[in-house]
Amino acid sequence: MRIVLVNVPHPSIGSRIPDDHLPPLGLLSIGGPLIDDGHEVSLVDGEFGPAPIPDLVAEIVGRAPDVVMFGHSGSTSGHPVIAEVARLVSETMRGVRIVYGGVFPTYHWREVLAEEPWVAAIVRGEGEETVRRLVAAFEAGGALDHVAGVAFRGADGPRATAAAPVIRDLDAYRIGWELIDHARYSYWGGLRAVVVQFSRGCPHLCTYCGQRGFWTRWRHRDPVLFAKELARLHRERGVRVINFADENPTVSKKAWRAFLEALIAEKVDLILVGSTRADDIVRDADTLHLYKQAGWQRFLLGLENTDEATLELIRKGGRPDVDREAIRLMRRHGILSMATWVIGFEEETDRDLWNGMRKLLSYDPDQIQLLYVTPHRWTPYYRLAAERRVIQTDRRRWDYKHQVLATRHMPPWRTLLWFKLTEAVLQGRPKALRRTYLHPDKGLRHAMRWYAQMGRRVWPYEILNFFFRDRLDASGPTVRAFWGEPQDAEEQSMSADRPERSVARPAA
Ligand code: B12
Ligand code: SF4
Repeated sequence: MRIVLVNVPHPSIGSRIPDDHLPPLGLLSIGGPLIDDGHEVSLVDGEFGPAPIPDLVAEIVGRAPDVVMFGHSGSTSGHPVIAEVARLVSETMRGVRIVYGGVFPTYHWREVLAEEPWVAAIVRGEGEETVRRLVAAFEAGGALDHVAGVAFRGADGPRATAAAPVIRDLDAYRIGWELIDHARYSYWGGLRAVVVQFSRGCPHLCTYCGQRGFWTRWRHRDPVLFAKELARLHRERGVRVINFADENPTVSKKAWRAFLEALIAEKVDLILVGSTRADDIVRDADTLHLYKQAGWQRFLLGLENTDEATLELIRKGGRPDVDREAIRLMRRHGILSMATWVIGFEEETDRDLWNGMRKLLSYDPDQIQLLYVTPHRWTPYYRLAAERRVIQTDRRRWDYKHQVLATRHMPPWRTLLWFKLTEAVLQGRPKALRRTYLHPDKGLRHAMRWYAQMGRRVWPYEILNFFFRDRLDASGPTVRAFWGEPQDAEEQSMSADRPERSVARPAA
């Protein structure tokens, strides 16, 4: 079959501010197995430009596909754009099959299928095997009832089949790198880059996390084969930066060490960046030199908050002393730390935000990334937020960079003020400026300057947007009325082949 994979342009700041674009790994991951099954597959990447919607639609239609597949790493906030493009494609090409996958449709399949008649099928959970079976069913002209892990419109309305099993051997499916021209994709300030996954999932239990349940259980690729793939991308495709999409790549000290050693043995000049947990860094104090030797330049640490009660509420399992120690250890080994910090909890007061900023300062991270609380329906945290008032009803703005929920003690402009003040103080303090402009390590100096340069563009953009563009609705609906009933019972998107983790078949 002729299949076109589509990455739609996302309006979020994360897409628009950097001049760099990363390859859409989710789409490439399903592209590889489809090519291996003999299908004619191509990718249309609307992030470049960004492509105006009519041009994007013309490009897709011009390729005369049998199936058009959508998915986006902005997921929830990318959904309205996908819905628009998919509708226009289906209006122009009657009979084309539209398939949709990724985190958001995995859980919102009922609403998508009910409200968007052009969507033929939704792939729920990880896509590699399910999409192959789905396309085979299309080819056979048969029903989809027997394809595990999909949702479609049955005679009685939207229905889902049994959850697909998790993929045990992640090396069994290859990424369709041939779908992209590597020269067009960059990160870290213009360096040729890819996104990859060593592992999927996370064994921790943070209540607000939408990713842990999506992958259902933690698994990793073969450390040596994975290192070889990165080395090949460097030697044959000139890739310099490897951005890890993993939620938590360091869960197994043994597997992680095996990967680092295998990559060091490849002797390739790569820059590695990604996220992990502070406790893993502290655990690996004796092997951090291997991280550095392998090329690790920055870890994003999800600190989320310094307030013990809030950490308890979100079941982060983090401890301020461990977070602080992780940052210290990373600095000692020449690895940058980026701390994420979440604002917008319901009971937050000026005093909390003042104390939080002071504590954050005492942690002394190299970089920070502030985010707003954004509840996803399939997380346990959603229940706690279900009766809060939604002040941002434009779903494209549910991207963590816009305040979407009212807080009890503060108007949104004051929350924004704290948000921006914290960024300015943390990034603009003399120590941070000295590291940014005078860091003795040339590579880290480049990285810090690149981030600071983006920050200088994002900072006023977000303030101007708040006052002149974004519309906030003081009398918006509750979260429950806006998105629907909690869905945490369906949080695990696949069946894990383990009795204690098996997922109930979702109601049709
Ligand atoms: C790398 C990344 C980015 C990169 C994107 C690079 C790129 N071009 O893709 C950057 C840094 C630019 C980015 C930006 C943003 N991101 Co981001 N990002 C990630 C991250 C870390 C990895 C994504 C990834 O590649 N995963 C690995 C692939 C293999 O998984 P996948 O995409 O889910 O695909 C699998 C399945 O979902 C399915 N599938 C996916 N699509 C499709 C389509 C079809 C047709 C089928 C059949 C199957 C299928 O099959 C795939 C293989 O199993 C995730 C968190 C995570 N660990 O996943 C957040 C994440 C996806 N990002 C998120 C967000 C919010 C954003 C931003 C909106 C943030 C912002 N305000 O700027 C922007 C959006 C802009 C954009 N262009 O994406 C959220 C989405 C939350 C949600 N549930 O709605 C996530 C989940 C982070 C989080 N913890 O919440 N992001
Ligand atoms: S540590 Fe990160 S990936 Fe793991 S559950 Fe918590 S937020 Fe999710």
